[in-house]
Amino acid sequence: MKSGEKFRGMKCQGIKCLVIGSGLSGVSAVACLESMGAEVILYDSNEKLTEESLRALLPAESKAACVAGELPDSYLQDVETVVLSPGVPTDIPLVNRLRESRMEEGHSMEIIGEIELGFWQEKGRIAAITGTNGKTTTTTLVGEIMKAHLGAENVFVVGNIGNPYTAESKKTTEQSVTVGEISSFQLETTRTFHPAVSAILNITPDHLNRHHTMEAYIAAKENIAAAQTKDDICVLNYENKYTRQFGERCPARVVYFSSARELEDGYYLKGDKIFKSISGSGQELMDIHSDMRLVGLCNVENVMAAIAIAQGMGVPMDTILGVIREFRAVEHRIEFVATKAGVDYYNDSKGTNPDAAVQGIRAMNRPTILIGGGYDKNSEYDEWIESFEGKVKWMVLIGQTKEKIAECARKHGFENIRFADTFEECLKLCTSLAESGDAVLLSPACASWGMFSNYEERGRLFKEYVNQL
Ligand code: UMA
Repeated sequence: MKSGEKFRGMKCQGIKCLVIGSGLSGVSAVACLESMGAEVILYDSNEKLTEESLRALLPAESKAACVAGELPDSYLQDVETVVLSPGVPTDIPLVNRLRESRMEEGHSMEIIGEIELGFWQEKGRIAAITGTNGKTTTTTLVGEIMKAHLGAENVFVVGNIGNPYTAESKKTTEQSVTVGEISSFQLETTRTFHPAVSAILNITPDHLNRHHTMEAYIAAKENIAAAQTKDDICVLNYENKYTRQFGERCPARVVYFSSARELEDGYYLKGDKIFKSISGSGQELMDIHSDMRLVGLCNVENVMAAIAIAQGMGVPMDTILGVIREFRAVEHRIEFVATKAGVDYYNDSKGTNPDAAVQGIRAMNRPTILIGGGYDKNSEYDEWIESFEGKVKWMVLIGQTKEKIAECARKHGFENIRFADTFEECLKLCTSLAESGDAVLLSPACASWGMFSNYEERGRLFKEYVNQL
């Protein structure tokens, strides 16, 4: 990290800042900016919110102005820094207006995201992980490895995982390590964010309603390494065409992992073993059955990435392998819930896009009743349906995308489709369709928005229902 970057937070002293979005990130960003001496406006475009409801989200000592609904122009005068929450698209009219006014007036307004703001207070080293799928598992695993190495008090696990960076960045020290799960939404608005080790686990189509094109989505992901140099490391998946291509122009030193071939340098899977190779000389590290509690090829890739990241952060191999041996699946990711009347229930609520949901199906080893559907992110469902391979007995569809998915399934010759209007109706239907020896899998291939506040709520309600059966 360049030394100047560490003290960028001082730039906020006495300046006027606008925070857009009053979710977890926005509320945390306000506290962070106020602690740096800034004068803050918290704005949320949701017309159902009020000045009072926003104020109630902030600590009593906060002096931030709160505005909900329309934002009068008078508030924009003299604003120097705008902090966007991850869920705020960077091309909405308000942000375009701010960007244009900045250009017209030659004014020094800076538009950043919450991750960039967190970085302004960072004092330690960062391991940052992105990718369409596997981010949460890999981030959690790297967090556990770093804690085993440095002690829990020296490790901060932040970002898309549900813990805003700005809630922790002030506590960082020269000895600490921040492990960040960083989404494409967050990477659209980083500027100087500089991890010592970054990783892009894979890139497959997702969030195209937000990024519009695959090129823009890929560019956002690649931004994770934009401030890195050859003194830093970027861990990439050799078996994903986008990440492999990025390796050729990545500003950091690249370390590849592969689940399909032996690499001259890097980490690879051969048979049931993971190897580390240096200049063509492979050293066996572990067995994917006896040394791992996680299941599925996607998790073998996550484990290889975690080993590469942790080694890049200087953790000894013995410590890394010891943590991997004990590590279990994270909540909502192909998570076994319970067996009821001979039926195994799995919660894969984190299967929020078709590619993630394919991994959910692959991990099933019995006839499966699948719950799909939710918020429409302009995804295509063909590969997901093709991955059923006779394993899915029934698909029960919910949410905005149910007709679109049904149409795609019928096109591929899959007709065993049922619809449900509510989640409760869907769960009861699954229980009635399942016979002893089957599995019920919640792996919807869609975001939860529209029916639930987030995928965690969807997964939690599923688990509550199953546990009450
Ligand atoms: N809002 C506006 N204007 C807009 C859009 C939204 O004012 O144009 C307001 C909304 O009215 C709402 C607030 O912004 O009040 C919500 O902000 P947000 O969506 O950024 O939500 P946060 O609570 O701050 O959560 C965000 C991440 N959310 C998203 O990226 C959508 C969380 O990731 C993350 O855990 C959290 O920051 C902490 O870093 C969630 C997610 O769904 C889990 N991520 C996507 C995914 O994993 O697929 C990327």
